[in-house]
Amino acid sequence: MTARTDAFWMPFTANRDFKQAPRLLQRAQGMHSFTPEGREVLDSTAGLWCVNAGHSRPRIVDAIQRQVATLDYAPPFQMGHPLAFELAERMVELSPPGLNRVFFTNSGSEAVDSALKIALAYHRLKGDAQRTRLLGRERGYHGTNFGGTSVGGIGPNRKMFGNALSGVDHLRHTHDLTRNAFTVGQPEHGAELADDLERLVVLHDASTIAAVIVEPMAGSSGVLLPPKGYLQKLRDICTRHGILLIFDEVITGFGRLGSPFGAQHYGVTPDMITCAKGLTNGTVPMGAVYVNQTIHDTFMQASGPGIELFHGYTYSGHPVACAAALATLDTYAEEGLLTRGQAMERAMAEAAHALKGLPHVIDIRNTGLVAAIEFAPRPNAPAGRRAFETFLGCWERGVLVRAAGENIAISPPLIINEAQIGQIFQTLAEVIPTVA
Ligand code: PXG
Repeated sequence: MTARTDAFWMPFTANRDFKQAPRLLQRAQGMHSFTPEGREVLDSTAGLWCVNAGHSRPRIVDAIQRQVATLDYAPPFQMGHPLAFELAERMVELSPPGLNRVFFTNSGSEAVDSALKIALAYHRLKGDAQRTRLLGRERGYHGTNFGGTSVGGIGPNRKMFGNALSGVDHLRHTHDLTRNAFTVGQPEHGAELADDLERLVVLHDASTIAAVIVEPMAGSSGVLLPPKGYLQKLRDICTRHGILLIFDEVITGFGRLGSPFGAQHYGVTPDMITCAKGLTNGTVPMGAVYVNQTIHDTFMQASGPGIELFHGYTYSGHPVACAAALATLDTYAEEGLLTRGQAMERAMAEAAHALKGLPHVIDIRNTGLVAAIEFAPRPNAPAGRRAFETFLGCWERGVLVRAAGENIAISPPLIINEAQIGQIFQTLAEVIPTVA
């Protein structure tokens, strides 16, 4: 480590510990990252769930380099450039029917806050100005801006930040190890948890509720799969009460589950989808909100003359991000990556569930190219220590895994092969017994 580490205040990081023993990556290629000393590390996390086509893909790199030399920037307010229009059209080819309008942001957090604002403005334009309540779910993660923090359901992400948005409530989460531990694929039990939305409707009255936002599969809080029938039930209740349903697909979008989006995977169509991460293969920051045509057309028809939505970002539809996204979508299409999770699911499932029986492992879950191993919390220790020490042990043995609370989450680039899957879980099998 040559540079001093003092000035950079690192995000979601134990800065004081990290700076005692920094873990650095200097370059990356395909399935691997490399430390400054040249040590090879297998990336079982696709960066942070974003590098779905693997690292430093030449086609994407070329597109970015060419674009920045051609049109480095163009203002997106009252001006346009061709790539943003082209990208939105291409994105619509991948989304469920009806979700055919795209609003660009620079991150998942901004996509979430944009979707929540669109929901509020939509109801207001329809004459439903009292529909201002936003509902999330316990253990949900929707980024770290004020809207996403408010509808999010992970305690430590919320508790330091005051009331954030008022008028927010949360559904119960769906994680139930008493009934669903060690399920291969989607859990059988828990569809009735969607009825919790009916409880909130009784409590607040539907006429005050603008939208419900959920991750089809909760990622950050530890890979929580929706019980069979749960999302359909949520959809039905939302439809019955005129509540918009937003799927936050920042993680599940772009092939993670074995379908382009979780919406198609689970056969449930929301009113909006937020996405980011895999949209540009993690190369250039970009997020987006897919909006159904009814919502979009309400803005076009019911707003006054001029600007229909007073919202946007300096970098909405940035040309370099658009070029990166277009090349990413080409790569996904050419290599069949958005559905490869189906073909690879069995290999992941078998390798993951083979860890059953290791010390302190209380659950293993999987779907598509995702798996999680959950540990019993270590008594009298800070939360998540076993997962964190497993992460450190794997890092020392050349595999990057992700600790999420009491869980290890595995979410590799979608180009992974069976031998690499074997390496990840073999490494975990060696490390987990060393963690007290
Ligand atoms: N929604 C969801 C569902 C996410 O997973 C965001 C919104 C926010 O995206 P941005 O681009 O603003 O970070 C996310 C981000 C992890 C991990 O290890 C997950 C995320 C970010 C960092 C780490 O699980 N998800």
